[in-house]
Amino acid sequence: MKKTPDYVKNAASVVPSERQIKWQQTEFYAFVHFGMNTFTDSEWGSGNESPSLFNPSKLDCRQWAKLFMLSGMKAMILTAKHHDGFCLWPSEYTDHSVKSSPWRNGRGDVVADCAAACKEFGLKFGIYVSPWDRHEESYGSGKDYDDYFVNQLTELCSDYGELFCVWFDGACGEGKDGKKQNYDWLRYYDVIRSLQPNATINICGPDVRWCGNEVGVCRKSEWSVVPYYYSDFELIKKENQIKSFHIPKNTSKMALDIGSRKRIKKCPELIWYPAEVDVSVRKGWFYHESDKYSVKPLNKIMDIYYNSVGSNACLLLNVPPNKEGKISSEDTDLLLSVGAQLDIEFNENLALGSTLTCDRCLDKEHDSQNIIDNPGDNYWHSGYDPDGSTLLLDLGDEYDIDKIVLGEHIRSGQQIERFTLYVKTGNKWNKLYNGTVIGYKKIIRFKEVRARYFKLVINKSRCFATLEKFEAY
Ligand code: FUL
Repeated sequence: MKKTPDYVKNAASVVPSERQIKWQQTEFYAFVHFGMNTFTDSEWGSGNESPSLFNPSKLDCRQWAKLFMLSGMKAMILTAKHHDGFCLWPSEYTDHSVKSSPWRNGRGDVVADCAAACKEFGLKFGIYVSPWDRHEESYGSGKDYDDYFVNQLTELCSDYGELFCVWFDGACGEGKDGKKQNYDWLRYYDVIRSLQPNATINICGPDVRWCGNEVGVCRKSEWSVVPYYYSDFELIKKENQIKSFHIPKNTSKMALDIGSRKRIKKCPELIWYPAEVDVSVRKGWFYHESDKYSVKPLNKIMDIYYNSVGSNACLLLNVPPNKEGKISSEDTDLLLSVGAQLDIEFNENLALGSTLTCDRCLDKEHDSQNIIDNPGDNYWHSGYDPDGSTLLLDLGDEYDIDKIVLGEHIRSGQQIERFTLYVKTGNKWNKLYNGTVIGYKKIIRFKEVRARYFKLVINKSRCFATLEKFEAY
C-alpha cells in the first residue's frame, strides 16, 4: 500500500461539484462581445454614450448560434452589460438600454434573441454582466448600487431560461465622479445560486478560474485542485475568511505553478477550481473595422484549442459581431474551418473496439477494458498502489496515429501527477510523451506513427489513479 502524506491525501479528496463537471464537459464555447462599444469603435465605453447610437440593423443571433454550432462549440456567453452600463435587454431598472435605442423601435431584446437562437441550435447559453458600471448614478454608493445590480442579475437569471454560466470579470474602476464600488459578491452569488443553481460563476466567482492571460495559453500543468487563495482575493479579504490562514507572499494568479505538491503543501484549504482560457479571434474583444486583418489563422486557433481543451481547461473563444449585428465573413470563414478541422482531427477514435489491458485494478468493475467497451459509464481504477501502473492498448492492427486522448474520472478527484506514453515500433518501446496533469482531458499530440501498441505508465499519483478516456486518432 502506498504511503501518502496527509496533505496529498487532502488534495486527492477534493472533487468537483456537479455544475463544475457540466461546465468542464462544455469544453469549447463562444464569447460574444457586442454592445455600445461595437458602435463607438471602443473597448471600454465611458457610460456617456447615447442609446441612439445602438442600431444593429440586421441583427441575426441565429447566424451566430448556427456558426458556433458548426465550429464545434457547445455554448455561447453574451455580454449582456459591459462596463459602459448599456443593457442589451430592456431592464426595468434603467433607461440606458435597448429600449431607448432606435433598434426595433425600442422593442428589441438581444439577450432574448440569443437565448432563443442557442436553444434552436442546441447550445447552452450564458451571460457576461459587468458589475463595473460607468453609467449608473448609484455606482459607488454601496447598497444602492448593489440593489440595482442584484435587480438586473435577477432579471437576467429569471427571464431567459437556463443559464450554464454567469461570467464576472474583475474590473472594478471608477464610476461617475470618480466613485468606486465595493461589490457585495456574496449577495450576487446568492441570487445566481437560487435562480440558476446549475450555472457556474466564472472568473470573479467560486467555480471557474481565469487561466491568467488573454492570449490563449495554459500552464504546462493546469491543476484543478489549487490553494483557496487562487480564488477571488478581493472577496476573501472582504469577508475576512482567511483569519487563520497564511497567504504566501507573491501569490499571483499568473504564477506558472499553482497546484504542484510544492504549492499545496503548506495550504490546509484546497478547492476544485479549474481553468478557463479566454481569448479573442481578433485583436480586440469588440468589433473594430481596423481589426479585420488581425483575425488569427486556423493553425493558431488549433494550437490554442489543444493547449486549452487538450490541457485540462475550457476554451472561451471570443467572436465579435459587427455593427450590422452579424459575424463578418473573415470570422465566419475561420470558424467554419475550425469546425471542419476538428471533424478531421477527431474523425474516428481508433481505440474503439480495441483491447486495453492493465497490470492492476481495484476490482473487475474497474477493469480498463470497460472504458473501451462502454465509454462514458465506466472508469479504470488502479487500486491503492498506483505508482508504476501500466495500461497497454492493442489496436488489433497497425494504424497511423498522431493523437492519444486521456481523461481522468474527475468525480474521483484529480489523482495523476506524472505519466509516460510509449509506442511500440518493431520490438522496442519508444517514449512519445512525458506529462504531469491529465485531469478531465489531455490530448497528446505527436508526429504521426504507424503502430498497433501503445503503453501508458502512471509514474506518480496522489492516492490512486483513474481513467475514463483512452482514445486514439
Ligand atoms: C476584461 C474586460 O475589461 C474586457 O473589456 C473584456 O470584457 C474581458 C473579457 O474582460 O476584464
